[in-house]
Amino acid sequence: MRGRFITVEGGEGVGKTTNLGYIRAALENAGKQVQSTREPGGTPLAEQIRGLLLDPINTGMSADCELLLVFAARAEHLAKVIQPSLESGQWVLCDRFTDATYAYQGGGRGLSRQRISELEALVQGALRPDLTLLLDVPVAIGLARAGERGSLDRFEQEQTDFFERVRQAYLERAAAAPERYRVIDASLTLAQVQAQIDLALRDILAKE
Ligand code: T5A
Repeated sequence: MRGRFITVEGGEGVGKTTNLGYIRAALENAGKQVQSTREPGGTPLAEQIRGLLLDPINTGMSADCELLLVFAARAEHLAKVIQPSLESGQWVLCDRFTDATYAYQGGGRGLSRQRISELEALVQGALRPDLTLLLDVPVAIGLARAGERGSLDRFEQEQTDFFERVRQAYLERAAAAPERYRVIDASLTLAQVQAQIDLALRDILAKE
């Protein structure tokens, strides 16, 4: 049986990486084989593209170049990791996917959603996540958490209004398709965040 595709989304420093291992363990405890991965990245070539996207040396990259690099990395990731894993029955758990493109390149950079959706159709066909956990925190909290790590990547060097647009774009997408998204209040303690994640996973596991 084909596996399920779960994505974890949100702005900077919301706790995606922190919670990925927790989600993986919860799925494995429910008897699922899990492939954890991330975007941009997930294959050697896509990780090289990630390096280009995040390197502050590329400040000033055109928005269209950024958009095409994101989808180039995604095409490779889908072909080499996501599709084969799903077809073999594994559950794929991905730290960011195309919702990040709508939020960052659409909301943040102001690119046309129509153009993003055309690339989405070209690269993904009909594939969409079965469940998206949107970790939501006020921008200031997320940036403070991310800032504690030290050096900032090319996206993290953007201004607060960029991240406010990113957050709004995510929340709008979640509100427009509540059957796919679970919005998690990630400003709470880790234990409280993970209690919300448990509830969201219970729904998708119950459908199996
Ligand atoms: N991008 C990506 C695009 O522009 N378009 C796209 O299509 C895609 C796929 C890299 C960048 O790529 C852009 C967006 C991104 O800028 P990334 O590395 O996944 O993507 O993004 P980041 O947001 O930079 O990842 P971060 O590591 O910053 O954020 P996380 O993973 O959400 O946060 P995490 O888990 O590292 O936590 C940050 C800190 O907060 C603490 C943690 O211990 C850690 O110190 N923390 C908490 N503290 C208190 N309470 C809690 N509940 C906490 N949860 C975590």
